[in-house]
This record gives sequence, structure tokens and C-alpha cells, in this order.
Amino acid sequence: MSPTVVNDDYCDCNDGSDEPGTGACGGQDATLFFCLNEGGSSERIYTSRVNDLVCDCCDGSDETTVRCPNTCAEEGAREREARRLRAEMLTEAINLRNQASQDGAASRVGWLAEIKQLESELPALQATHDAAQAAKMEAEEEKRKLDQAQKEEEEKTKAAEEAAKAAEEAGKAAEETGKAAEESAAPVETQEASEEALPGETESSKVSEYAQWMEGAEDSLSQKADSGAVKGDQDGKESKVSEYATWMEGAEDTLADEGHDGEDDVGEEGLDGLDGDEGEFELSSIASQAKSADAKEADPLDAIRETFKAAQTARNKNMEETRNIKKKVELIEGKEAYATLMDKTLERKIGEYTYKISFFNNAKQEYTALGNWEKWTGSDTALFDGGAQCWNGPKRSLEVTFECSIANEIIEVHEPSRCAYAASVGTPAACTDAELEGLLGPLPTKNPRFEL
Ligand code: MAN
Repeated sequence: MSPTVVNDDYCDCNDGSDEPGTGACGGQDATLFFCLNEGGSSERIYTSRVNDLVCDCCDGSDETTVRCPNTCAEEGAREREARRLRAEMLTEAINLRNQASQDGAASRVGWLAEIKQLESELPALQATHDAAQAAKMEAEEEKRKLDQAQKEEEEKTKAAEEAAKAAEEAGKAAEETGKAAEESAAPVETQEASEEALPGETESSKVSEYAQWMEGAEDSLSQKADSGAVKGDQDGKESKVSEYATWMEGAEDTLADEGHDGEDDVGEEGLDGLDGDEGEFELSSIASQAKSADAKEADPLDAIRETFKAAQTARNKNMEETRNIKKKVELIEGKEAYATLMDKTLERKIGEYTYKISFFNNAKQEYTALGNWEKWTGSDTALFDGGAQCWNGPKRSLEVTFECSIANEIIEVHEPSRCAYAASVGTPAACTDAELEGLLGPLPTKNPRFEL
């Protein structure tokens, strides 16, 4: 191409390279107009801005037809002051970051030591747990057996009570029979057989024993009715009858008081009438009930269970602490300066909502969950997700971008799409040495912003 086509105010090349000094090739960003801006920051601008009658460069070099005053010295001074202030803040922030980084590293060492300690304590806690668990299982098995035995005993007692009741009824029937016999003056039978049939009175033989005895008593009563002598008989059967009657009276009271459920206390009257072997039988049943009531109050198994629970809690606590500390260690791996945010909640009201971000746990918009800490997504970005379900939308989530700042603070929160939030969080941890170095050097050349 002939050199005459350069800056002839006619665009010959698509990349605008033939018109760097005119606006003829506007609309492309491959070739930009450069203003030196002596005393200020040099700048590249779109060629469409050249000779558009608007002063863009502080030295006025982009306009040939209008006179632009040179403002570079003032602009340069303002920029240098802004950079100086930023560098000052950054120097302080970097000191804070370095301190935080050291503290984070120290915390990490401490956490690793804690993990080691916890892990060394775990085997003993586990052993105690296992022993307590075995003791509990053994005691429970023992109790199960005892309960079973007690149940059987209770069933036996119940059966005996029922038998006694039946006996009472039979007794009444016998009395009636006796009366009838008396009335009809039936022939007297011998008593020998029934006398022989009275064995030692044991609980188990009580029913049949009673039946046998009752037969004899019946006979005896008929006989006595005949002879007119009820008292003072030498063979003692009459005393047996009255003894039974006394016992029965007591037993009746006892049963009435017990209500047959074995739960209520037995009244004194229930015990008064008890006498002899039958009495002992009832007493032992009452005693066993009382015993089981006591057992309810202070079951030794409770203590064994408590011991196990305590051992389990201690073991689980150890394991949970280890897990939590390991999480912390992982979280700040390579990001030690961010340890200052650990367990810290930053809060800021933006628009109608107060946002709360708790590191590294969860984020909230008022009481609405924006999510739980999920992970780092980059060197200075992170994600909270799984928050409250958005009506007709996704679960809420929050993306955090960390920015260099002198303090830990929420700078901004917005909602780029419904229920997907983005926060900018300032922290010294995000400050870089590179930025400070840049600020301490010469003013950089400005480039156009491409968001146009
Ligand atoms: C609430 C807030 C808003 C969100 C809507 C979605 O009003 O959480 O941020 O956009 O719910 O319904």
C-alpha cells in the first residue's frame, strides 16, 4: 500500500492499521489511537474518538480541529496521589495479611498437634467404649433373663391366685354341701383317707392339696354336724378349716387391695389375715412385687447404660473434634491468611436485606438461607450453596469474590439472577504484593474499557 493511504481519513484495512490517527476505522479495537499525555498517564483510545470534537486525551492530541487544553499535569498529580493512598492502604493491608498468614500457619500447626493428641487419645476412648458396650449388652441380657423369670413367676402367682379363688368358691360350695348334709343328716363317712391325703403344704401342691383337704373337710363337717361337735376335735381338722377361713379372709382382702394387677400397694388388712404356709406364699408374692417396684427406682442397668452413654459420648466427641479440626486444616491449606475469617460472621445491610456471611459455615439474607459453605472455586472465589429453595427456581446460592481491603467486610451483595447471589468481600487476605509493586512504579498506560 502506498504510504499516502495512512491517516488519509479513509479506512483501507479491516484492522484499522492504516488509520491510527483518524476516526475513519471506528468500530474495531485492533488498532487504537495512542496519546502520550506527558506528565499524566498515557492512554490508548478507540479511533472513533479521534477528531470527534470531544477532548479525550489530556494532552489534546486526539483532536485537530478543536483546541483542547493540556490537563495532564493536574490529572497526573491526582492519579499519583490516589495511587499513593492506595499503596499506603495496601502496605498496611499486606502487613495485616502477612500477620494473618503467620497466625494462620501457627493455627494450622496447633490444629495438627490437636489432631495428633486427639488421635492418640482415641484408642483408649474406643477401648472404654467397647468395654462399656460389652458390659451393657451383658447386663441387658441378664436383665432380659431376669425379666423373663419374673414374668414366669408372676404368671405362676396369678395362676395360684386364681386357684385360691377357685378354692374359695369350692369352699363355699362345700359349706353349702355341708349344710345340706346336715339338713339331710347324711350317713357319716370315714375320714382316714382324707387325713392321709394331707401332705406337707407346698405352693405347687396347693390346689390338689386343697381339693383333697376340702374333700376331707366336707366329710368332717358332715360328721361334726352329725355329732354336734365342731370345736376341739383331736385330729385338728376343725382348726384347719378355721385356719383356712382366716387365711381366705385375708387373701380376699389382699386380692381386693391388689386389684389383681400387682401394681398397687398392698394394704395392711391384706396381710393381717395371712397365716401359716399359705400366708407365707402370699407374702413372698407381695415381697417380690415390692422388690420389682424398688428395682424400677434404682435399676443397676441404668448406671451401666449411663456409663456406656458417657463412654460413647467421649469417643464420639473425640472423633467429631478431629473431623472438625481436619476440616479447618483443609480449608486454609495454602490460604493461611484467610484463617482470620474462620468462625467470623460479616454482616451488612444492602438494600432491603441484611446479609450475614459466616465463614466457613453459611450465608443468610435476613433469615433466608443462601447456602452452606461448599468450597473454594478459585484463588479468591468461593461458593456457598444448597440454600433455601427459591419459589419456582433453584436453591439459593452465593458466590463470593474476595477483594483486597484493609478489613474483613462485605463490600457488596447483588442478585445477578434470581436466587443466585454474588458478594464481594473485602479482606487483607486478598491483597497482593504485585498490586503494591505496580503502584510504586510509573503511571501505567490506560487502555479503553471494553464494556462499551
Ligand atoms: C425473596 C428474596 C429475594 C428473591 C426472592 C425470590 O424475596 O430472597 O432475593 O429474589 O425471594 O422469590
